Amino acid sequence: MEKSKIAEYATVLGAALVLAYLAYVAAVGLYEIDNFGTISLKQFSGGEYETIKVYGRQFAWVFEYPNGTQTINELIIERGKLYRLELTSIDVVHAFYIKELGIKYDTVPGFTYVLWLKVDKPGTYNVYCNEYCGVGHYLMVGKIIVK
Ligand SMILES: [Cu+2]
Repeated sequence: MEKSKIAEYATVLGAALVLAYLAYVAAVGLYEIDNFGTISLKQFSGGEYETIKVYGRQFAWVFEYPNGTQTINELIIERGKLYRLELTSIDVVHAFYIKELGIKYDTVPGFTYVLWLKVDKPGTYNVYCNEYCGVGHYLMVGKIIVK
């Protein structure tokens, strides 16, 4: 085989190896960042949890506990416990945004998105609306109190 052919094959093979490596790194990274809030899918299989419904509306967050009790702009949860938040909107698109926990989910009328939430550090976490939803958008700040 002539020398230039060998160089050509080596280049193609080298590029293929680099691309395969990048694909592997991307696949591993994508597997790690699943859409499960602060915990990963692996940690959570089979665990007990409580379901909280979350409604975005102009201009407040409404939280509904399993017993049907609703609160406005305030959710109290226990630390270290697993919650399944079912997010939706009753009017326009909002976005459920908790900066400290790195969570940002849209709430869309007619759709329910599931957010798994487990917070280990007690405290008060602000819930902002991160999607302009009307004149009262700036008022749309709730809090999650972790006890
Ligand atoms: Cu909003």
